[in-house]
Amino acid sequence: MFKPIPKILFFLLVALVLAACGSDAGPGPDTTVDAEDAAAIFQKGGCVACHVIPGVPGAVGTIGPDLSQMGDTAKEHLQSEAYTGAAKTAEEYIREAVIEPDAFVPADCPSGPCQPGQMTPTLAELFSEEELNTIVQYLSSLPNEAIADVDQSEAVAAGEAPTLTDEEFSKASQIFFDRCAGCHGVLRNGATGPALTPENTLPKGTVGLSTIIFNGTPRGMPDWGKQGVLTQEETELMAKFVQNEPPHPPEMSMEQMKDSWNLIVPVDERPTAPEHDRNWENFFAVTLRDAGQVAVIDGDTFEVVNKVDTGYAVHISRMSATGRYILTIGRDGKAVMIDTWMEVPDKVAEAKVCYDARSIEVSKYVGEDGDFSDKYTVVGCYWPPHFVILDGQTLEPFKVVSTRSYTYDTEEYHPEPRVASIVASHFKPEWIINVKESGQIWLVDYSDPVNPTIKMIEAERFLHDGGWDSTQRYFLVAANQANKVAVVDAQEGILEAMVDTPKTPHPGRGANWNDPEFGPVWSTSHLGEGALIAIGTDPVNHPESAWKVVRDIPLLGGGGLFIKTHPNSKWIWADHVLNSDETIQRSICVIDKENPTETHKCWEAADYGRAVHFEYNQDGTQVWVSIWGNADQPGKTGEIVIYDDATLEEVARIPDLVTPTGKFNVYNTVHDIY
Ligand code: DHE
Repeated sequence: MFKPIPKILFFLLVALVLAACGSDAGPGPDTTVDAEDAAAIFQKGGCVACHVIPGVPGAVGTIGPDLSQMGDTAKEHLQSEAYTGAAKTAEEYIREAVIEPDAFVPADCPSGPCQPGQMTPTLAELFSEEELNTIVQYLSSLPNEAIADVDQSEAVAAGEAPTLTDEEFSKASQIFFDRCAGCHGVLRNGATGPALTPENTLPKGTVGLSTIIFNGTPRGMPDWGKQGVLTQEETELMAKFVQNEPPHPPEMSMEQMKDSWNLIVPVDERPTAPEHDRNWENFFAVTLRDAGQVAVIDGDTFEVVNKVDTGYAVHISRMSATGRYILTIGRDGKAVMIDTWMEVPDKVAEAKVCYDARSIEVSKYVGEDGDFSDKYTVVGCYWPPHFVILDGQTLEPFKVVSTRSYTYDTEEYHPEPRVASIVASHFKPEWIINVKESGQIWLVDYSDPVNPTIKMIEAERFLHDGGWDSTQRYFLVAANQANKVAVVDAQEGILEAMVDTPKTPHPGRGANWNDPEFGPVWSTSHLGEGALIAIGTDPVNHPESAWKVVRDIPLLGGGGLFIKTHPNSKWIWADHVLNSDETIQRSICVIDKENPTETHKCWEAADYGRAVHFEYNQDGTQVWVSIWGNADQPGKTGEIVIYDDATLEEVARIPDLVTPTGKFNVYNTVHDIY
């Protein structure tokens, strides 16, 4: 618990240090600073949200540089050749850093070099001259041993939450659902992003929170303001909203799910054979995120065969076990089934089984225990936190299972354990369902889906995305905020290993390849740093490398979301979608599997937007990359770039698609080829 230092002592401490600083002791004749006043000014400026500032309650931010040694740091930077500002003294340096932050952008941010534009330039308008002098003097006095030991980790909440009108509150709730809930949770308890409950947000204040929301952070928080997604006004609205208690969204009953069920084409009215001559196994289902559509694109001819209205922001597509049906799930919790055999592939069924969802999978097992291909579909929901089993031919929902449970480590009740990735086993009638907040991996036996057997495996918190190893016996899933990958042996039904990784692994489904030295490996890239790692996956023939990070290959920077390879390819492809640098976010890299120590080549896939997600065509000869543009900018809404995998030459572009993101080839998705 933070214990405030008695005011008089604080006052003396800072005065003492400043006196010791001699002629460097700050502008103006008054060299004493009231530390409580300084703390209030830092709070007002929102500085606590991004910086560690000794003696200031709640100033434990790790986005900007740690200011604990600021007096010394300023002098060092002034002497460095890299310095680009106009200051001559440490005090002038600090003043310049506050009111004109881009005059010199230091390389001292906790997760790498700071970025221009990261610190708000509006503090000059916010602070009076007197306030500015106070914080310049305070910072000049650092390091200050007398306050270095103050425990400031638990800040005292700074005041009341700002009030919002009903209209503002409802607008902010919608923005939060659209943009923020995925990472921070509907109830804001935190997951990929930190918890945004009032005890955490109030001390940061409206200005501090606005700065983060507008400018983003190097650790993966998008720069919503800079991207033009939120206006300055909306940014401030969100900063105020998150200082209030989160609203509790409604539950959803089976009756509501059934009411939403729409069987558009009954099974007996569907084609009994493909009604076209196209190679439907080489179709791609492409998410057109902000159009609320999925494009079905012919992988042989690159023609857009149909754009199917699916609902809001489809997140992923998966294929039925036979490949005939494309199953999509949107962030609105709506599952849609598209029949690829129709003359013009279109949707044949849909059902909304939650308000917020990210995953969908099918039953794939065929064997001694029965033929379950195309029999069931399962949807994993973020809100309400549950999974729902639906009929695999009609999407009629019939079973809902809550994932509300207890955290695996502290055994505390969690009201919102969300369903992240789901995969279907090929050799058991089983789904592997990853429950994010409780850190449990559920092995769900669907052979009797009304009475499912569930084995709960303790793993790690904030499970997110993952994929099979090349034998499809082991499932590797990122516990991204814990910087770990959990490995489940689906054959034995046990946790096989827990592997430490660089910051925030984000594999998509990962990439399986043969390392020349370490044998079969599975790879992931990372949101938090520019690193592509390889984890050994062959405990029988390569026991010394199994479940260890055997390669750590540098990429251009963090912000990586997806990688991909194919057994016929010599490359591993990697993106940097969420990097804060505009050039890097549209750059892609390939790594040569024969020489996996560095990137072979990196290049910009477009001159706008972000390059995101890869998929191979059926025979593994071409790679598709999405350019995720802006739905409001004609000509720059997005496109797909297709490369020859052998030569890395561009083969074609499919232009004018609205914000394409994920792409799923029918054949590769059915067979889990990645
Ligand atoms: Fe995704 C996969 C959740 C942001 C595009 N995403 C997944 C999966 C989960 C998930 C749980 C694994 C599904 C599976 O395998 O069953 N994604 C989330 C989030 O919670 C998060 C961080 C924030 C949010 O609010 O959604 C998020 N995801 C994004 C994006 O911003 C992306 C780039 C664009 C978008 O649609 O919003 C995006 N996610 C994807 C894609 C996949 C995915 C393309 C599937 C990758 C694959 O190859 O399987």
